[in-house]
Amino acid sequence: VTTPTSRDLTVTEVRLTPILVADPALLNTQGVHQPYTPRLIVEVVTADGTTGLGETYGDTKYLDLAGPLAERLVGRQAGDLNRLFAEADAVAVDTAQVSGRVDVGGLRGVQTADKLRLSVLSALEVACLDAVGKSLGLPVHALLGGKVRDTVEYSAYLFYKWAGHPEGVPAEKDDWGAAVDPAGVVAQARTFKERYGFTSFKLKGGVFPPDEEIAAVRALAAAFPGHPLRLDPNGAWSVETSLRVAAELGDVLEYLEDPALGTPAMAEVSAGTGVPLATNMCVTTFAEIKEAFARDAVQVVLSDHHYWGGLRNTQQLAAVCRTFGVGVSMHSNTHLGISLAAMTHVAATVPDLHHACDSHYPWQSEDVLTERLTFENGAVRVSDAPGLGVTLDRERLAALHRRWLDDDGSLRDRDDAAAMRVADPDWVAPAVPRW
Ligand code: GKR
Ligand code: MG
Repeated sequence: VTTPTSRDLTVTEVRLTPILVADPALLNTQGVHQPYTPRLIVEVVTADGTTGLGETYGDTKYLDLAGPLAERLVGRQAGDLNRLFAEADAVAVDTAQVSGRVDVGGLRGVQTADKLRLSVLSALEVACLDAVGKSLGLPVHALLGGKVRDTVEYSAYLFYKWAGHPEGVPAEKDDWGAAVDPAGVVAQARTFKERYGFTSFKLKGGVFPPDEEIAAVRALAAAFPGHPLRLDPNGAWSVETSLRVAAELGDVLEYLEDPALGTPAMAEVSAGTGVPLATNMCVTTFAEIKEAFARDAVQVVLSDHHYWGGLRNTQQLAAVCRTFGVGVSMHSNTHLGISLAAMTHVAATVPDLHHACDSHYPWQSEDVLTERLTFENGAVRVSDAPGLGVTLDRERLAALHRRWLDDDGSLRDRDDAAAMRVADPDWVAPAVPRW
């Protein structure tokens, strides 16, 4: 029997709390965001009484895995992560969940058993790093080797958007208004700039015919001359359309993100344009890197520490990208402040980060923290407080968990196409390429 010391980092308990968080009516190629999105909040408790926080996707398929993976963490040292990851392969995944399909609500590439596991492990890893950091009095970036910058720049993530969710659908109100044309997109960008100081802008495309989205990007270029702009239709275009858009917007785009779906199509686009291509859809695992880089299909990989398997894997991805002269930046999906803090810590440690990272955080009016993270001049200051530097608000967590408990199950698995069918009963997520 060992006596716990003041720094006993043996994991004694892992608490898993699924929640539903308010999400505005943001449009993408699959449909529209649900009024509430599932997330999973992880708390790792160690024998010295420290609690570390993590956050990841909260759909049922992740929850199903989170229990068995959390069990494997209990009794280990919070710093024993490499072995946890190695042994996690043994945790079975329901194969019906991963039939090689594109993960439609999240639009983040082909779903695999590994990716599901990694998405859950990422939250356990972050929570362990938070606990170790808190216990040792060190920020997470120090555990990752130390920050190379004091602030991390983010881009304004512009969405075509309805003013609200369809009539009769329970939802929280937001004050962003609608954005369904170039003028609406520019107005949204101005609000982003006024509220948060963002200077680079990404438009989620694949919603309207390409000419309308070209017009929106042109309007942004006219309203914000010289500011970096990106357009991301989530693979909705053919190679031909992608090349046409690249030719029409080449003078104003920082990069074009996933114009076409999959490495072969992206490689064709890449061969026909000088506009850099970025992806969070065709390079989403280490196994996908070789073909994509060998074919020069992408010039920027957008990492997402959730499905890449955490902060240390993100650093490894950045090193591989650096080796091959490929840029790296960060993808996001609907997320709260724990994830933003984790993204900021790891981004602070990546030497060659030359593009502002994506974040959905300004769209989330709710959080589970006592204090929200803030953007100043479009950037988040890297915290030097122990761990992630964020504090859980238990009442907020309980309230958002209550919403999850009260749900009849219809919102627990994000389904943007189903949300769209409320407004348009005939809607089916379009086949790609749509245009
Ligand atoms: O939130 O609708 C959305 C986005 O389309 C998201 O699901 C994507 O994963 O942000 C993502 C992207 O860059 O493709
Ligand atoms: Mg994308």
